[in-house]
Formats: sequence, structure tokens, C-alpha cells
Amino acid sequence: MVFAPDLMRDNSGNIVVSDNDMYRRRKEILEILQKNAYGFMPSKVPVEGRIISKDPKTCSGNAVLYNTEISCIFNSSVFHFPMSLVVPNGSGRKPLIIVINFRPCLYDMYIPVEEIIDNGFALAQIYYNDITSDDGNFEDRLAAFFPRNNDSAPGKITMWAWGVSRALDYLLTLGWFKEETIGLIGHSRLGKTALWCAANDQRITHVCSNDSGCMGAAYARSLHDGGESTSVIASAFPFWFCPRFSEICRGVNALPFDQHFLLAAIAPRCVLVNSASGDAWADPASEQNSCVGADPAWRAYGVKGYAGQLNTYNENEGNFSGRIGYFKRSGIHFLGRKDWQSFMRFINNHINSNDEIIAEGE
Ligand code: GTR
Repeated sequence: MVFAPDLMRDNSGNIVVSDNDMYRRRKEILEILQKNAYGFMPSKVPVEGRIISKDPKTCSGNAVLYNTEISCIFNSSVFHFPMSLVVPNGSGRKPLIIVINFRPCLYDMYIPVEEIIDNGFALAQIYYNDITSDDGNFEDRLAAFFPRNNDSAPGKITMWAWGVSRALDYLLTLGWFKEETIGLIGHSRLGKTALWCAANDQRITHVCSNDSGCMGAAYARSLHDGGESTSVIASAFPFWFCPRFSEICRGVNALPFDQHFLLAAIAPRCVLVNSASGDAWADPASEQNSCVGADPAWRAYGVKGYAGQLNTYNENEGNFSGRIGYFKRSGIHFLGRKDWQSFMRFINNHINSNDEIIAEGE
């Protein structure tokens, strides 16, 4: 299949061949996506964090739960949001997974906390509404600091992603985590958010989008029957995106990007795309297509990108060997245990094969 527009041709028409070319191309890609889809990523501000309370009897007594508060210090005032942090017992730095979720409670149907801890990971949980509401209210919480006053002003996905990066600012000050294993996972609209956050923030070494679909991992130009289109998503959820996206979303073939651009901005770090066989709305085959379309970005860096098949996988199969992984779970739109197991397996695969991921600054 043809992946258009051409990821590997830069804005001046030159073909991207080397790691240096791709390093520069990533900046162009981010600008294209910021300008036309998600809105510009606001600059960082100073961050402080504090532990409000602590429970050492978490996960059968094998971990400590810290209830924390993150403070983002703007010139005009300070914006606070909570974050739960669970750290397994034992000495040494831990691999970390951040989850941005739909509900405030850590013990949620989408988060098998004890299983994650038993696998040796620390877990940070952020509730997306604590950053800003999932609606067109641009006065709510963080949104009040980022006025929607131009065509490429940040949408809500950008704001949730920005919040995750500020939480990471604080997490890295603790010195408790392995900086070569900083994971991020989100489901559905928060899978889109996780990809966008990792595309912008190079400190995230492993990201997993779960059932992220349209404007997440799914390649829009190959939309299958029953899948969500760019025009449908923009009319139902215009506030997730910048205002300009609503103007240009209808002619999908005229969009100056497709979703392999989003994955490619994560290169050469690791991205896992999880799909579910019963989730036609998120279009699993198109989610897989983006993995194939983004692969040349990793090759330019001289590392293995997508090592999987082109055809759709059977249920509960995938490929975890390259830096782009793909997994298709049986069942419906959900963030379940198998999805988490797939992400932890993907991360462990890189650790065990000494495929060292170099985290860079933002
Ligand atoms: C749907 C939306 C999808 C997906 C999903 C979700 O209504 O159309 O793009 O993000 O919500 O977040 O659960």
C-alpha cells in the first residue's frame, strides 16, 4: 500500500536517509501535527511536587503508595493536580509506567495494579479530568492558562499530554526510576494522548497506545467499514484538536499528514500499538498499517522498527521484537490485563535483548 503523504521526504523535497536527516525531519513532523491536528504544545513551566500521604501496606505489603500533588508554576498563578504513585519494595531504581486514565481511583478496572507491581514496575496514575475537562470548556483547570485564540491553539489532547510531561518533570526529580525505561500507556482518546505526549517528550522511552483508533494509531486514509473517520471525530470532539483541524478534516486525502507521522515522531524510541479484534470503530487493520508506514523512520536511525507481518494478526498474537510492536487482543474496546501484559512484555523484550533506549531531553 502507498503511504501518503510521504513521511521520508522533507519539506524541501529531499529524501530522508540518515539518522541526522530523520532527527531534523521529526521537528518538521511535529510542526505539521501541531499546526494542523493537535495544536501547539505549550512551553514547560517550573514544576514542584509533594507527597501528601503514604501507605506502605499497598499490594499485599509489597509496594508503597504515595499520594502526590504536582504544581505547575505559571507567572499568574499555580495550577495543581494529583497523581498516585506506587513503587515496589526493594533497592535500586525501578522501571516506571505512567498511565493516564478515565477515572480518579487508582484501583480501576483498567489498571491491574498488583500485577504491574509484581512484574517489578513502578506505576504513576493521573486522572485526565484533573488536568482539564473532556469537553469544550476552555476555562476549565489547565485550559484556563492556554487560551483558544488561534487556529493552532492547543486542544484537550495536547493539554492532557502537557500535564503528563509535567508529572514526569517531578517524577524524575525523585531519582527512583530507571531513565532508560519510562513507559506511558493510555486507552482510546487517552491512547491518542499517550502517542502525542511521547511524540513531543523524548524522555518517554516506551509508549503504548491501546485501541487509540482515529487520530491515534489508525492510518486515516485506509479507513475500513465501521471505523471512525476524521470528519466524524472532528464534529463529535472538536475540542480534542486545534480549531484548524475542524476546517481541514473533511478531505482526508488532502490532510498534510497521516497517523504514521505521529508514530514516526516517536522514533527511534519504542512504541507498541495494541488493538482489539472486536473494536471496529478503532479500525485494527488501519492501526497496523501505521506501524508499517512509520517503519522507515526507525530504519533511518539504523534500528529495527516494525518487524511484524503486513496482514492482520490472529487474536492474541502480535510482534514484540522491533521498536514498533503490534498486538491484537481478543474482545472489545477496553484496557484489560492482556493489554498490560503485552506492554510489559514489549518493554521487557527490549530490556532483555539489551536494546538500550536513550532518553533525550524534551
Ligand atoms: C469514542 C471516540 C473514539 C475514542 C473513544 C474513547 O467515542 O469516537 O475516537 O477515542 O471515544 O475515547 O473511548
